[in-house]
Amino acid sequence: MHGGGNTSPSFSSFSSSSSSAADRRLNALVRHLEGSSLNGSRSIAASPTSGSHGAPNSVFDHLVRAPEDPILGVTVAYNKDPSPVKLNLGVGAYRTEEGKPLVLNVVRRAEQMLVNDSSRVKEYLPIVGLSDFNKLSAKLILGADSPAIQENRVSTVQCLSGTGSLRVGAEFLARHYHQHTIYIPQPTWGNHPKVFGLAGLSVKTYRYYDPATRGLNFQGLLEDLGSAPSGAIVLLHACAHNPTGVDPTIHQWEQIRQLIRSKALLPFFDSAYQGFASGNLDADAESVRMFAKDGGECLVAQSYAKNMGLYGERVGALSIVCRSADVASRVESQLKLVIRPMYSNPPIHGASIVATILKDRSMYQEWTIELKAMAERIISMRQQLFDALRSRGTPGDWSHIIKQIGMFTFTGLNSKQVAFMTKEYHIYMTSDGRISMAGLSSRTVPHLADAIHAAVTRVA
Ligand code: PLA
Repeated sequence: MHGGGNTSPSFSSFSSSSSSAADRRLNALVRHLEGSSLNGSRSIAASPTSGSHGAPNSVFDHLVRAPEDPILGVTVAYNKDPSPVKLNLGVGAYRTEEGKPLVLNVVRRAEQMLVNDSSRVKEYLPIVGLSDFNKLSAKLILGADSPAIQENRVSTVQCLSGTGSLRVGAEFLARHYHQHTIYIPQPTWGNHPKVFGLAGLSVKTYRYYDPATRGLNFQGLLEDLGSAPSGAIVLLHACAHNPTGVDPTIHQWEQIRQLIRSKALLPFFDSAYQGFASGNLDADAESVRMFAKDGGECLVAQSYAKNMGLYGERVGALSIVCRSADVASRVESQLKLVIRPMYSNPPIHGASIVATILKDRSMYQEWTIELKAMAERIISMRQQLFDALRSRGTPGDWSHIIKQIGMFTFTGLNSKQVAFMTKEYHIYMTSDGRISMAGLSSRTVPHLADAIHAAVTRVA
């Protein structure tokens, strides 16, 4: 492993040349902004020529407008729609039966405790984050009895929710792991290829979903991972696969584990929905625990966005399970070198909420009850939507709605049908036909069923 820290000669030359280029760009921008604000008009002294639109030349004139994000852009479009019946089933964000965002009671209680505790300060956290939070997060995903934890073989760092944990893990692998190819399922969460690609990994896909059966293409998965180069990284959704809602069975996980270990592939779990799939935190962590228990190495990115409803607090953790305590501590030292220049150290508030809940037996208990209620409400939405389509006689087999797991249903609707539902029914969802079941309520199910029925019968 090479040390990323001892690079002062090249680093200083890099920083001086790049800072002068950056300075030039910054100065040009500042001149431009100052000129506009001084003159309050388009003609400014610092930038005598005009760009193609008659506006003063900008150093960013060459930029083309980027498209909105395929998931978060759905919310942008939704927000612009004045219709009173509009429904946002795009982003995976939990809503109550009344269609409102939910802050868990146990989270409110933890926040109150934190506010009332005047001994709490706002000092910087260490680079790796809040120590209690890290220990409790590893325990939550790997299990209290995990041998890897007991043997100090797990290195955990607090990161910016699931996305930040994936990114730190990816940057670490790009710097320190010999294989730069990562296999991601086809399809997968739309941000995965970007996170891994921008970190410097080379992204390939393995077959995962079979549109014909609306289930797992298990044979395809085994073939593709079986022909991956030795050592390749494999991204696995720990549970509640996004967007398909299709997970391997425990028996299939075991076969995947054997294949991955026999080829010395490196598993990287994305655990964004622990507790949301089944309502049970342990059951949803089973896939990860199978791998951690066999003594081999793996990475796990955890998010508390969904299971604690801490979306905007950006709380998550990256754990790297290593072969020995010595390796784990060296891994941690290198993770710090990844994090420090990226965002220095993570925010304190969300991690304090999580640590407060996880370390108190009664609060933990309260959390599991609230989590189960969210998971059960989502499951009941599946049944209600399925029943509503059946009672309308909507053509097609919709049993996948009740078979799929987690926050989303991968409906099988095509992008034209989705566009039709948005235009005619003001229902917003991603163009791949994914709907967030967590955004539905008994009140809105009939509207969605009407829209699906119309789309299926009127749009090919
Ligand atoms: N991994 C998977 C599989 C996800 O679905 C998401 C979120 C994340 C990681 C990242 O979550 P976090 O950074 O907020 O912890 N996916 C959402 C939101 C819910 C999004 O796209 O950002 C989705 O609608 O798909």
